[in-house]
Amino acid sequence: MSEFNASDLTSCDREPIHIPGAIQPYGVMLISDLSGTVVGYANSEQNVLGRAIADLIGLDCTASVSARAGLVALGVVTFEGSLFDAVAYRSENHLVVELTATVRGEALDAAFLADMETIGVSLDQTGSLGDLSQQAARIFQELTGYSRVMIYRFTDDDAGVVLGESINDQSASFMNHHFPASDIPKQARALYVRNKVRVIADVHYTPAPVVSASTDLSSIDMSDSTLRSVSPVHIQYLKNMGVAASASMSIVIDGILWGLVACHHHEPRVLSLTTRLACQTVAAALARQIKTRDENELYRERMRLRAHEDRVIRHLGSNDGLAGFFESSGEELATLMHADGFAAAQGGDIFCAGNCPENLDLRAVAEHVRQPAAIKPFVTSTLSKRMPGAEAYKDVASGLLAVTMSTEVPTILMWFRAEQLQTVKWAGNPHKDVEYSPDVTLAPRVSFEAWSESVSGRSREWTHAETESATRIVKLMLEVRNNRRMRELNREL
Ligand code: BLA
Repeated sequence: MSEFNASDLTSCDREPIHIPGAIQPYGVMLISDLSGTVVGYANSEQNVLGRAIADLIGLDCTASVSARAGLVALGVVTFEGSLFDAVAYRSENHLVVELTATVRGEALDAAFLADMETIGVSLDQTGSLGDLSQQAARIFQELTGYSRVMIYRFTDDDAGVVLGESINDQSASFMNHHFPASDIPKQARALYVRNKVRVIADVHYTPAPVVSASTDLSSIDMSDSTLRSVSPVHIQYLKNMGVAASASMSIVIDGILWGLVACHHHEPRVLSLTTRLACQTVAAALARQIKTRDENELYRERMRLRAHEDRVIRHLGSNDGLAGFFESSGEELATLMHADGFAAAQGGDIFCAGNCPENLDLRAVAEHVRQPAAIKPFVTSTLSKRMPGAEAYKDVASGLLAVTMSTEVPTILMWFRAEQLQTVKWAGNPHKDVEYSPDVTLAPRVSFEAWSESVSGRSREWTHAETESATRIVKLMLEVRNNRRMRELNREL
């Protein structure tokens, strides 16, 4: 096992990663008071305490930085005889200037802006979310030059899955792999909403501590920092993966962290300020594209469900009775809802299409939901947690969407979804081919196992559109039935 023990793992969410008291040494940090006098620094060869920041970098930024929230780009400055890109931000009662190496020939010029335009258009032209993710992975690979670039989406419970990937070396693929929420702890996710680009330039770095006459500065808030020293737990994780450098960009939609662009490289690699800003801009464009796609998808999903419902219900009109209807349309009712199985129970009769629990268990489920599902759809993605005994068939029925049609003898319609873990296993255990050291606790293989634990007995969630659809199907069925009753009544008269 590594130098971390089990108690470190459970305290992941509590590690105060925003106050490491040190930076990564691919840049210099200067900390001044609000008047511009340096009171602390990190990774500077000269002792610069007491100097005026304006003298050190040839630029007085106190006014502009104090007045603004977040990062201010100061442009190119000279510090101790070398050229640097400078950014600055305010951290409580201090101003912080961060200097990183300028890359010659790189600038936010016209050609660059034109590139940005082309990138935007190429994202726009992709079809599905999958295509968009693939294309985005390729673009970020071009921008960063990192060897494995992934589009990572947070799923239910903050676990996540790789939706798109671009690799240009021998790195193993993580495409479609799932990872547990604990791989990116809560406070890190919160920080990444605020600070959208981070670079871990070399996992073997030695942290450069903040030097100051006052001990207060060892806990200066580095939430907005680029150079912030990284959590040792995460560094160990990257080493276990065989990664030498990591960069990630936040994909934020309406203030919520939707996912990350995760980039790995096989050797140390820094990103210039220009590249970091370009990445931030493209990540924002990607977020907008995802949002539009999500909205369109919801609309399309509603349309699809309605059209499909109408087709299915037409069978009911031409059929004699419910039994015949379920016989002819059961499969379609399952497909309609992206379910693995559909079942109906009416009195002693049971019908099933696709993958459902055994008849005896089906009866138990129907009985369990009969009353609540008469009031509103009974929806769960963790049936075994809601119903005693359901643990036994969680592989086929972790997800249940049920509605009761309240007639003299109630009819209970049930849609089932398999445990998500089974679904992933059917698609092939995604971590089968990834190399790992057997005695390592923080590695993708172990992560997959942790994710498996967390999704045990859990199916994919039912969408709002699907729940609505179940309600509508019952309503349509009742309408057809009432119309038929009326016709029969008229004939009798
Ligand atoms: C941070 N974990 C991260 C980050 C990523 C991941 C992308 C952001 C930092 C970076 O850019 O490297 C995880 N990286 C992944 C995942 C994939 C990937 C899932 O490429 C999949 C493709 N990590 C653990 C455990 C803990 C943990 C058990 O596995 C807790 C003890 C901690 N991860 C952890 C911490 C950070 C982190 C503390 C924040 C690092 C920082 O910003 O200082």
